[in-house]
Amino acid sequence: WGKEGHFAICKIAEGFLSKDALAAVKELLPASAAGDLAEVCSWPDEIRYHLRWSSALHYVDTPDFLCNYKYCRDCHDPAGHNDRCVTGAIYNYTMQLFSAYHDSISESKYNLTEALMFLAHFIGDVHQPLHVGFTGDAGGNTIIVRWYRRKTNLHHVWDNMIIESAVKTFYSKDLAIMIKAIESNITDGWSNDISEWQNCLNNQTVCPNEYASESIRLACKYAYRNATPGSTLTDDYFLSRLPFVEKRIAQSGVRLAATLNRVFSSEA
Ligand code: DCM
Ligand code: DCM
Ligand code: DCM
Ligand code: ZN
Ligand code: ZN
Repeated sequence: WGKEGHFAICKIAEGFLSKDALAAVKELLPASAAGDLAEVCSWPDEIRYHLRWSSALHYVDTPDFLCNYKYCRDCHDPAGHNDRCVTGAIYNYTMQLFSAYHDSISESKYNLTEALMFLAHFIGDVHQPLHVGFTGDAGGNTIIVRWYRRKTNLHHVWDNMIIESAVKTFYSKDLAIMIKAIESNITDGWSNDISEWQNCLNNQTVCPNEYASESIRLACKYAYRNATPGSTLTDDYFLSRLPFVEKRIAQSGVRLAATLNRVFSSEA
């Protein structure tokens, strides 16, 4: 996702944090966040060209046209190093935070402030369907399309354009209003789904593999469909895909909070 998507996801997550998790998050946030997690949720994008190793951690490529995801098969960087992908990164940063919290935060050998910012960002990214897209088109990056009259690529449409167009067309050009609308939808329309979103199978602390499997299914069914190279995407595509983008943002926010609540729980 782009800056708006990550901001929205972290804003929504803040509303679902437990008291313990909120306290731990505030303790770990850098001063520049001014106490607001959403302010630093795009930090991994700002440093990804500087910290080159982190670039592959934003996504996981899956085999062309297969439309499924498997950790062992797919989670590696382009050079083939195992576990260097978005789902591996989510396990890794969750583990750093979990063990430090249940051991001793001050004695951790990891930079837990960075771990928190990476985790918040990557739980968002794994929900972007094309961040679990095909290998051959780099998650839609090489599929050149028009978004209305503008030339762009399919990946960018899902990272940015659908959200930007929605803010412009439906939310008075104000991202905060879009966020409020998604929050209302979570507590009204999706209220019966929340507990299912929050839970992981087998009581795991975090379950990125489930999110990645959902993403590639959505990518095949909605992102790639009717978006072949050279096509022009307009109202038909925008209006039919926007509900899925909003639902993925909602799920990311709820699941980020649920994960942080499990990580920073004095119970476990
Ligand atoms: N596992 C993982 N990533 C790591 C370390 C461990 O995914 N960095 C585990 C979690 C899953 C298993 O690998 O239990 C593969 O999951 P699945 O069976 O859902 O593909
Ligand atoms: N990306 C992806 N899958 C790839 C390569 C990149 O999902 N195989 C993502 C990461 C960024 C966006 O696409 O969100 C643009 O990446 P880059 O700037 O590396 O082209
Ligand atoms: N796990 C982790 N870091 C790893 C490997 C695994 O945090 N490098 C976590 C993910 C699961 C738990 O360990 O919550 C058990 O994984 P599995 O699903 O393989 O049983
Ligand atoms: Zn992206
Ligand atoms: Zn990213």
